[in-house]
Amino acid sequence: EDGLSGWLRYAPIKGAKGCHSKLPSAILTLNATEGSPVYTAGQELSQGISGIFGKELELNAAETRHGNGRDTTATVGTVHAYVDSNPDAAARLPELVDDGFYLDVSRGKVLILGQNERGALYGAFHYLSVLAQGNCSDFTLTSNPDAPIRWVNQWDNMQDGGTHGSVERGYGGDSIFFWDGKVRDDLTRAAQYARLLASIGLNAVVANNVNADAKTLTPENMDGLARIADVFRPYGVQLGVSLNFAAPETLGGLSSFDPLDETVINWWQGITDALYKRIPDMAGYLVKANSEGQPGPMTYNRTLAEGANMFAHTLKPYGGIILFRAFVYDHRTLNQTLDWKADRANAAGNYFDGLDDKFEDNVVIQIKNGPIDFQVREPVSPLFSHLVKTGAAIELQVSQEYLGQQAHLVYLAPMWKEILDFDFRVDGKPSRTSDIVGGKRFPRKLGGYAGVVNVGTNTTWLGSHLAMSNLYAYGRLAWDPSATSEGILQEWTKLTFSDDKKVLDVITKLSMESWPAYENYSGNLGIQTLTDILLGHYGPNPASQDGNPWGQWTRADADTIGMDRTVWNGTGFSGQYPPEIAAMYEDVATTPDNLLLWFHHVPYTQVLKSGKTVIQHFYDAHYAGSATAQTFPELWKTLKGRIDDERYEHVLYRLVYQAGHSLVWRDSVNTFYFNKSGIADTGGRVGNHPYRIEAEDMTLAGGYRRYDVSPFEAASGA
Ligand code: BDP
Repeated sequence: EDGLSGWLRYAPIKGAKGCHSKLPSAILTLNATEGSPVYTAGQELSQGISGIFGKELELNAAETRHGNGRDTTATVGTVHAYVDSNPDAAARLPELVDDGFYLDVSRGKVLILGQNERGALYGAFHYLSVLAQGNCSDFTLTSNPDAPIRWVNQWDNMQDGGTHGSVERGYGGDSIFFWDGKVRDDLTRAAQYARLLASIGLNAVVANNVNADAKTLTPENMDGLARIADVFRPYGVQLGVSLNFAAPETLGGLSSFDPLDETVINWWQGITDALYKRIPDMAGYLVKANSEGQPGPMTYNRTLAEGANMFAHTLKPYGGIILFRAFVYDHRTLNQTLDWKADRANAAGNYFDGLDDKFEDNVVIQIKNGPIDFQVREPVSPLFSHLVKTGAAIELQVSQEYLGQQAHLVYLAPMWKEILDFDFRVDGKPSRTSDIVGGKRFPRKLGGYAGVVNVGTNTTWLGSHLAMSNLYAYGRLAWDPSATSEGILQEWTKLTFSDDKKVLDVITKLSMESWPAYENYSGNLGIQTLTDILLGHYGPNPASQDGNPWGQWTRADADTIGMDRTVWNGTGFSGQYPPEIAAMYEDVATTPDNLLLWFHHVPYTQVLKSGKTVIQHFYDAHYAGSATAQTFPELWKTLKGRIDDERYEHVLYRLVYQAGHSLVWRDSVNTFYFNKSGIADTGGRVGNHPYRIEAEDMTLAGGYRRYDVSPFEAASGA
C-alpha cells in the first residue's frame, strides 16, 4: 500500500459474497475501440469488480448473456450510441449536459450512459465507487456537473538547474511529465494520474508551470506534449498548455511580443496551429501575465483584455479556450514603506476594472479564491462579483503551499466550502461564488474550477497519504459544490483505507479539526498564515510579513496590528465588494472576528465579539491549535492494526512531526507579539517554556553542526 492507486484500490470488501447475485456477469461497451473512454470504462468495470468481489466478468462477449433468464449485462456507452440500438429508450432517459451521466442499476442489469464518452466513463467510476463502499443495492442516478471547466494546473518545470523537471510548490517529488527540459519518455505516471482525475470528474490538465518556459513550444517539445495528450485521452482528460507571453521574442526571435503587432499575432497563430495539428482535442491555454516579473500585454501599454483576446482569436477555430489569470500584480511597485495605501489585495480589482465587456467569449478569467495568495484565511476575491459578462473560474490550491506543505494535515474542503458558499449579494440578490463560477448567477456559457495540484513522482502523489483527501474533495466539489466536506471525506476514507467505523471516525475527527487547528497556530483573526513570506512559505516568520511587496502586511507595531483596508481610512479594498458586503467589512463592529485583522488596524487591546482582547485571543488560539495537533498522533495510534502498517507508519511520522512543529509555530508567533506588545499572557504561558531544551545547553556531538536559527524567534532562546 504505497498510495499509488489512491482511492482506486478496488480492494476486497467485507460482505462481498452477499453482493454476487446483484452484480452483472458481462460487460458490453458500446464503443469497443481501444483508447476510447468507453473502452476504458469497460476495462475499469472488469478490473474493479474483479478486485472488489473476485468476480470475473465477460467483456464484450459475442452475445449478451442471460443468467437465470435475467439480463445481467452492464452496458456502458453514450446516450447517442444506446438510443441508436434502443430507439424506444429515448423517451425515458433524462436530460444530460456535457460530461453528465445516467445510471440504472437493477439486479445485475446495469445501464451506464454518458452524454458523451467521458460522461460514460464517469458513470462507470461512480458505479464502482458505490460498490467499493459496500453498497450493491439497486438505484438510478442522473448526475450532471455543476460547471464545464474542471481543470487541474500543475506547476511543473520542464527544466530546473539544467538537469531535471521539478514542480514549483510541489511536495511530492519531481515532475511526472518533464525531465531534463523534455517530455519524459515514460509517461506511465501521467496515465495513472489521468485515471485518478477522471474518476473524480476532472477533465483537463495544464501540465506545465504558469511561470512558463517558452521552450515548451519547440517542435520537439510540442511532439512531447502530444504524447502526454495521447496518454490522457483514454481517460477523457484534455491537455492544456501554459504560455509565456514573451515567447514570440525569446523563442521566435521577433523584436516584440506586443499583442497588437501583426507579426506577433501571426506567430501565435502558427503555434496554435502547430499544437492543434498534433493535439486536435487540446483544451486550450493558461496565461499568467504581468505578474511577479512575468511579461504581459501591459509591457506594451495594452490592456489585459487585448492580451487575452490575442490568444482567444487563435484558439477560436479549434474550439479552444483560454484561462487568463487574474493574479496580476507588480511586486516592484508594492512597497508599503513608499506608499502605505499600496495594497496587493486591490490589484486584480483595479487591473480588470472596466474590462468586463471587452473579452472574447472563449476567455475565462481564472481567479484565486482570495485576493492575496492561498492564505489560511482570506475573504473571497471581490473580482468574482465584478465579472458579469466574462466567464470566471475559481483557482483553488490543493498543494498546501502556505498550509504546511503536506507535512501538516490540513483538510481543505471546509475552507473551500465557505468560499464557494459565500454570498456576494450582487444587486441585493443571492450571488454565491459557486453559482457565479457555475454560470447560474450571470448567464454565461463558460466557467468553473482550476485546482493547483502539483503531484510528483512520489508514490503518494502529494507526499502524504492523507493529503489526497484534498485532491479527491477538489474533484467532488468542482462537480457538485453542494456536497458536504464530511460526506466527501468519509467516501474518500472508505475507498482509500477501509469502512471500519473506527477508521472513519478517527480520520473524520483529525481532518475536520485540522484546518481550524492550523489557522489557530499559524495566524488567526485574518492576519493570514504568518509564514516565512520570502523563502519557502514554510514555518513561522511573522517578522517577514511586513515591509516587503510580496506580503500582505500585518502592520504590527508596539500598540496596534492589522491592515486597514476600509474605504474611509484605509486602502479602500473593502469598497471592491457589492454594497451590502462592503458595508459589513467597512465596520469593525460587523466584520467577523476571523477577518478582523484583514480589514482593520486595531489596538492589541481591542475587545472581540468573544469578549477577549486581540492579543489574548492570539495567545489562546495558538495554545488551542497546537493542543489539538498534540492529539493527532495519539488518535492515529488507535488505528494500529486496522489499516496496513505501511501507510499507518507513513502517516504517523507526519502527525508526530506536525504536533512538534505546531509548538514551534505557537511559541514563535506568541513570543514575537509578546515582545512587540509587551502585554502579558493572562494564562502566564507565553515566554515561559520550562520544558524546552535550549540548544545552547547541549553538547555538540558528531554529525551535528552549529546553525544560526533565522528568524531568531523560531529558536528556543528567543
Ligand atoms: C504564488 C507562488 C508562486 C506562483 C504564484 C502564482 O508562491 O510560486 O508562481 O503564486 O500563482 O503563490 O503565479
